[in-house]
Amino acid sequence: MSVKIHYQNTHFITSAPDIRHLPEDEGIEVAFAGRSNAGKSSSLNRLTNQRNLAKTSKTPGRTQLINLFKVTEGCHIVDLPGYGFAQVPLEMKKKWQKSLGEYLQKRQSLKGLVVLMDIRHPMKDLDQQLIFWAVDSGIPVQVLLTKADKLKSGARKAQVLKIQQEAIGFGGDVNVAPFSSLKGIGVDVLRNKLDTWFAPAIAAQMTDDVIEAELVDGTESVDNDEQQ
Ligand SMILES: Nc1nc2c(ncn2[C@@H]2O[C@H](COP(=O)(O)OP(=O)(O)O)[C@@H](O)[C@H]2O)c(=O)[nH]1
Ligand SMILES: [Mg+2]
Repeated sequence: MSVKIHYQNTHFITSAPDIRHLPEDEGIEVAFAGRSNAGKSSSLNRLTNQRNLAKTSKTPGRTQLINLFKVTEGCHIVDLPGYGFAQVPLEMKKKWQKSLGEYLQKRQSLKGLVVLMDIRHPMKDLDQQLIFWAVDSGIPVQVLLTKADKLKSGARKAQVLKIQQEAIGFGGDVNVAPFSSLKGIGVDVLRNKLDTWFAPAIAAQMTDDVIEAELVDGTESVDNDEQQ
């Protein structure tokens, strides 16, 4: 059964100063991560067709908050703070990396990780570390090579192939696609992937709705097989 999720209905729920302060570990959560300036906020705005859902910024590294968005019942997107910003003190970086690792390894509701990398500067140390943690925890990964519009078609294809080859080395479910918030490249790939990851929560919600409708109706569900 395929269900269309309306990403444009996504809305902001809360900000948390760290992973321990996130709301209850329930439903399905998909996390977006990437170096500062990789294009994470732009990708969330493009996904949801909202101009200002996640604030895009030309001054990277400002926000160190985790932002939680609700797509629909039981489906959440977690916007993790950008990493790799040079001016953040080393101690803060270490602390953040530790809690990020814990989040990826312990959060039960986390069912998918989107890692955004500038197509011209992909697979930096922390990008690789994140993918490694996710694979180690059995979490599927969608790598988006952002700002794909910055490369000509031939160079773009070559770069995607190269990173796809590298991704095989992680040994897990790691998918790589070009992406451009500006030109809309790869938005369909991202939506399809999120649909797949969120599907169990949508199915559970539909079952709940049917049960609720039956309770209101006082009728029992009709066996569809017999009607056909
Ligand atoms: N050419 C181009 N620039 C982009 C694209 N996505 C983001 N940018 C630019 O890259 C910068 C950082 O984007 P932002 O979404 O704020 O990145 P974040 O720090 O990862 O959230 C901004 O100046 C954006 O306008 C894209 O698809 N193409
Ligand atoms: Mg941002």
